[in-house]
Amino acid sequence: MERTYLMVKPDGVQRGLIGDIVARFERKGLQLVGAKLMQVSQEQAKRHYAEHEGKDFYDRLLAFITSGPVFAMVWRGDDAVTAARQLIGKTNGLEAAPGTIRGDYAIHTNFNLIHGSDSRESAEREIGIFFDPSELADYEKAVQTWI
Ligand code: RTP
Ligand code: MG
Repeated sequence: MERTYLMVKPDGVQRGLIGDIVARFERKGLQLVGAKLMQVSQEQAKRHYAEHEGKDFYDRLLAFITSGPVFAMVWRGDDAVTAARQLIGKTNGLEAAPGTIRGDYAIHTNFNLIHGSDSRESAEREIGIFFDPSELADYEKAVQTWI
């Protein structure tokens, strides 16, 4: 079992896409273990995007992710990181395949609706930035044996 950190970005919240996006991960068979609507602080944004510090889009990225509420989530499942990245699609909405979240709703790189951890290590690091362990549920998912 693996965990991943997913986050509907401010554009997805503003466009009313939280429900659609959550439904896709549920349908895939991943298990939701934590979720909250929250405002990302400057400090959290810097920690989250540390790998991009110094790049030309870094300042724009920090401004965007702190510009309004996000819907932060932790999901669990076999190969949850890869499974979620496949549902999310390529970074640039124009290149993302139809059927993926970005392929269905995004056309740019800046406003691409959702973040998904890119590795198991990133996932654990990012979960620690946005969630306290007490906010995560520990439960068996009844239908898991059928997925
Ligand atoms: P994410 O981290 O948001 O899930 O997206 P990703 O892995 O597909 O892309 P990543 O390379 O980690 O970039 C993080 C976010 O930065 C913005 N970005 N802008 N050239 C650009 O203008 C550029 N490149 C990346 C995107 O919003 C991307 O999601
Ligand atoms: Mg990334």
